Amino acid sequence: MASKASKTLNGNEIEALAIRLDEAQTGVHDTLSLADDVDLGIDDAYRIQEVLVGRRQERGESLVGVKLGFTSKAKMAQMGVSDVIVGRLTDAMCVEDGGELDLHRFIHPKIEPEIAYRLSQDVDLDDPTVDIESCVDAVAPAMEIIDSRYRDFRFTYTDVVADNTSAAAYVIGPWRPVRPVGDLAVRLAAGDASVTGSTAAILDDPVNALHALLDMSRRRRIPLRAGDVVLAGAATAAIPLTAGLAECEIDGLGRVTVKGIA
Ligand code: OOG
Ligand code: MG
Repeated sequence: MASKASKTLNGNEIEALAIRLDEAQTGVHDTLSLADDVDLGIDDAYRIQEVLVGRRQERGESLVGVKLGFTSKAKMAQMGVSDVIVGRLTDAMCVEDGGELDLHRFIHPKIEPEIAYRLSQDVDLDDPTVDIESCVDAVAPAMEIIDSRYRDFRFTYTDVVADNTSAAAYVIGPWRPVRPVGDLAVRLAAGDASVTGSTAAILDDPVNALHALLDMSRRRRIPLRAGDVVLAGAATAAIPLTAGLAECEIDGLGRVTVKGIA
C-alpha cells in the first residue's frame, strides 16, 4: 500500500489552494474540501496556511498571536478530528470586549469559549530548556468565532489546518495576572443556544495547551513573541453565532461579551 507523502505539492499548487481559501474568506462563500481534489499531507497543509496568512499580511494585517484547536474531547467529537492543530491570529480578527461584530463578514459563524494567555517575552524555540509557563504573564476569558471556509463545516484534519484552523475573529475579556486555571466552570450563551463545561476539558488543564503549543511551534517553526495572544482551544463544542449578545463567563476569571449584528 502506498503511504501518503506529506509534502507532495509544488509551490504553484500550494499558492492556488491558498488563493482558493483566501477568496472564500474575503468573498464570504464556502468551498469544497481540498481533499476532494488533492492528496493533502500535513506538511503541505501548514505550507498552505502560511501562504494564506501571508496574503492577509500583504493586505496590511499583522500577526498578533496563535490559537490551538482540538485540545478538548468536546471539540474533537464535534468536528471528528483528534489531533491538536495550530493557527495564526491577526489584528483584523480582534474584536474588543463588548464590541460589535458584523455577521455579514462570515459564511456560517460559530462561537466557542476560550482561555487566552499572553506572552510576556519571546520564546526561543531552539532552547531545549525554555520554560513556556514563565513566558506568560496574563490570562483572560475569551471567545473565538470560527468560520470554516468549507461547506457545512465538513473538513479533514489537513483541510482545517490549511484553512488556518477556521480562525475568523476573537474577543478577549479582562486580563489578570497569570495564575493556575485548572478546573473552572465555563458558560457560553449566544441567542437561543448555550453550552457549559469546564476548563479542565482543555488537555486536563489549559496550562498544558502552552506545552502543546511549544511543541507545535517548534515543529512548524511558528514564532512566539512577546505580546502574542494564545488561545488555548475551546473547552466545549461551538454553538452558532447569531444576532444579539453572546457572552461567556468563566468562574474566577470573569466575563466577556460581543454583539452580533445581522
Ligand atoms: C476548527 C477550529 C478548532 C478549537 O478551539 O478547538 C478550534 C473548527 O472547529 O472549525 O478553534
Ligand atoms: Mg478555538
